[in-house]
Amino acid sequence: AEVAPGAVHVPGWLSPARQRELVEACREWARGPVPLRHTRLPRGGVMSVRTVCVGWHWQPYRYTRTADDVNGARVVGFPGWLAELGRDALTAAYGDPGAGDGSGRPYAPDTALVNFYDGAARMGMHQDKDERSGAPVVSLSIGDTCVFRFGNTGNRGRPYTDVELASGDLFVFGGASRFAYHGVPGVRPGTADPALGLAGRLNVTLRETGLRD
Ligand code: MD5
Ligand code: FE
Repeated sequence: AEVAPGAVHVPGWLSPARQRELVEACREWARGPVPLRHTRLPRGGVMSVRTVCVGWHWQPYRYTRTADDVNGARVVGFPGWLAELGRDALTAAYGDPGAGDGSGRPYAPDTALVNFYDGAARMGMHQDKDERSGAPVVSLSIGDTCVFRFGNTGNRGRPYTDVELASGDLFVFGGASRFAYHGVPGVRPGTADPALGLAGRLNVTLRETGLRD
């Protein structure tokens, strides 16, 4: 369903088997070289979600190859299968694996942010604008259902639309929605299928940083 221009929600896109594979991959990434951690914000705040990055390390508000704000280690490499998953996601949402910039080149995500939400975690309204690329962001949700707040491009307040994101849901944010404000006001603890073996919610976002070494 197109929630707004360029914002497409595909419920249940990931099969249960693919969800389990992604959970396993996230567990592996969380083991290192950089651990899952609560990101510290420059003004002293600490994010309630825990994050690990793949390909490039996000620290507020830039991407680096080494996790200077955690343990100084070099971030794990971005696997080819994950970029392919991103192109499959764009094909599912838009009917086209292209990067959406009119160039005809395929989407080539080079970073993934893995966010883990326990029952108390939230994410305040913000824009994702640390990337030097207008290519879409692919969002994959696994585990507990959350309330996702999709806002507007002007400010963090109304108008916004609340959408429930459940395990397996794909959401793609491109075009006019790429720089919309958004957040996660809360999760619904215990709503995940116990067979997943995941207590909480995982969100994996694929992005093009537009950066080069
Ligand atoms: C999440 N993560 O559920 C969300 C999903 C983040 C973050 O917000 O920055 O890690 S990504 C949602 C997103 C990305 C880019 C644009 C828009 C939404 N949008 O225009 O609404 O943990
Ligand atoms: Fe975001």
